[in-house]
Amino acid sequence: MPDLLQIGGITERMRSRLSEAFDIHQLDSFDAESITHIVTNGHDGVAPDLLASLPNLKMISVYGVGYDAVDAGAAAQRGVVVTHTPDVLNNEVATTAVLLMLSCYRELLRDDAYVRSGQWEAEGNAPLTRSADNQKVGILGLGRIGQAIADKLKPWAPEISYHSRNAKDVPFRYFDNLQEMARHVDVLICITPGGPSTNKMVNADVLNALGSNGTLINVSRGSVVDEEALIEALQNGSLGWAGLDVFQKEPHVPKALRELSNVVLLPHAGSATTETRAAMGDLTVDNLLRHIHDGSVITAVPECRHL
Ligand code: A2R
Repeated sequence: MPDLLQIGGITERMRSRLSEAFDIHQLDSFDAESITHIVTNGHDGVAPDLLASLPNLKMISVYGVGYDAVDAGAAAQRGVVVTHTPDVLNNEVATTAVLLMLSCYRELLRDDAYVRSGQWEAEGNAPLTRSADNQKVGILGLGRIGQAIADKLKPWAPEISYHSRNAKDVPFRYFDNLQEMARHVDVLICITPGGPSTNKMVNADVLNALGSNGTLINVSRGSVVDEEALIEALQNGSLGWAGLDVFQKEPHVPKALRELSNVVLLPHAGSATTETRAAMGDLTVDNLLRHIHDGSVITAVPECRHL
């Protein structure tokens, strides 16, 4: 059986399917010469020196859609195909984005605490919140998940704009400048890939443009937002609210961010439901099984589609 290196956690269902076709090795004991396949995830990826040390590697299967923790360009140059799990998580991540937006607008956490602490009974009704209806929503990255977010927001009748590298054939306003879009909208939802091209794209200027009544939602990668600038903007009120599922150094979340009352924080749970993780796990394994069966894969990342 071919030798598979496991990096990061996999589910029992993935392990049971993989162990029928591969000898599974862990990072603390493997023979570099023998490894032909890797299973990893979007967070752990594959370190560049590890990638370079595996002479017979043929394929890397990433359990997740974001693959910025794998140098897919370097892999492709060596003829190593990288796969990921697009589409099967679109709806789940879109639900997470909408949940974060609604939680910020309707102060879900503040009001939950208000009831639990007995304040409602002692002090009367909680302060009013903001309606999430009819808002101007800017989507940074109108790809598969960005479009699913736009679809999922329909009942709230938003006016949608977007910024991406290229304009698309969609009925939404395109901004070729992110700061200009941030000035125009009430909510900015980030759903681009991570990596160098989007690093700290949401900087202090973009946050200031979003403004004191603005809300930032990040379900992409922590690297897309300048976290220091974000904390400062939330502290001094130049940005109103933030709903964050991703952070710069996960699972570390800065204390300053955890202490703010105008944020909603999630532990990178965008796709983390039983159903969606099962679908992602199946696709991760299906790619590996297909590769040992006939050398092809189902969902190669763009950099490796020519292989
Ligand atoms: O290439 P375009 O014009 O379609 O734009 C893509 C956009 N994007 C960027 N926008 C502005 N500046 C950039 N440097 C830049 N790089 C990429 O992000 C596209 O509209 C969107 C990505 O869409 P998809 O490739 O369909 O990705 P998907 O499945 O929506 O997932 C997005 C990310 C993952 O990479 C994970 O990091 C996260 O969501 O879970």
